[in-house]
Amino acid sequence: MSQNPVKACLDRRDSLFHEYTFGEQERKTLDSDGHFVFPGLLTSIAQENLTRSLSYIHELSRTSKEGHEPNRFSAEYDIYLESLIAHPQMLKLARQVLGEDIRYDHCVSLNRPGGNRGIGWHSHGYSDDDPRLGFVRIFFYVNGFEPDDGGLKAVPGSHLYRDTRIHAQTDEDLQESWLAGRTHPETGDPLEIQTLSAPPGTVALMWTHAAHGVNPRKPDSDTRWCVVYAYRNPGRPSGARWITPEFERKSIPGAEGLMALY
Ligand SMILES: O=C(O)CCC(=O)C(=O)O
Ligand SMILES: [Fe+2]
Repeated sequence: MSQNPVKACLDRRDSLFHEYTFGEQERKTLDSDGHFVFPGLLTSIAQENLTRSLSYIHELSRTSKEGHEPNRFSAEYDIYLESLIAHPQMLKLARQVLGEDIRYDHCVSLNRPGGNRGIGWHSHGYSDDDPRLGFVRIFFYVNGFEPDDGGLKAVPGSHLYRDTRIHAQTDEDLQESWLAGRTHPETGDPLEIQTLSAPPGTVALMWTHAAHGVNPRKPDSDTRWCVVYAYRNPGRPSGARWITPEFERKSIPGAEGLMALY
């Protein structure tokens, strides 16, 4: 096979994910649970690049820019994070989940230093009355996490309620309120909290309506480096669409047609 060695080298350098399977079975799990975890999916070069970019965003965030915060508009502040919006492997994964017609919605860094308090239980919304329009978060847990150390947790099946108003401070609060008496609409089993763990390089998919929260980061732990890219099927307004008009107009190779609201 005659392959251009320079191109082969660039392809290797730019590789984002290791090989993975997202077939019918994996799809079923995502649709039934509301989330799907790929342990260690990010390549080591992607982990290096992401750590550098997210450290930079973290430094920038010390001088907060009201209304255009580096953590909330992360791809607008860093060229590598920008380049991932339309990375071929990213778009392939987003389309495996959502189908062909997709839009980019946001890129938010979720760095959590030692002592970070995590975040209470919540859900997000999009097209709440029409499940044909999907909205997926693709989390990159660059250096991973332990369940009790900045760990993501979720409630399998909760997304099927498409309830945007789930709120609770603690696991016990959630169990005594929103979870009480609720069952999985497909299996009839009582809904339960699931704590996740993630080795370095883990990627997690999550449907936007899933109930989820994050445990505090231990005081002596290093910073949990994390960024989320969100994509959706167009057709409805989107509340979390954090894109400035300038960025929407910017020419990003491969991102043509991804930036518009509808
Ligand atoms: O920090 C995390 O792991 C998750 C944050 C979160 O709830 C979100 O981005 O929707
Ligand atoms: Fe969230």
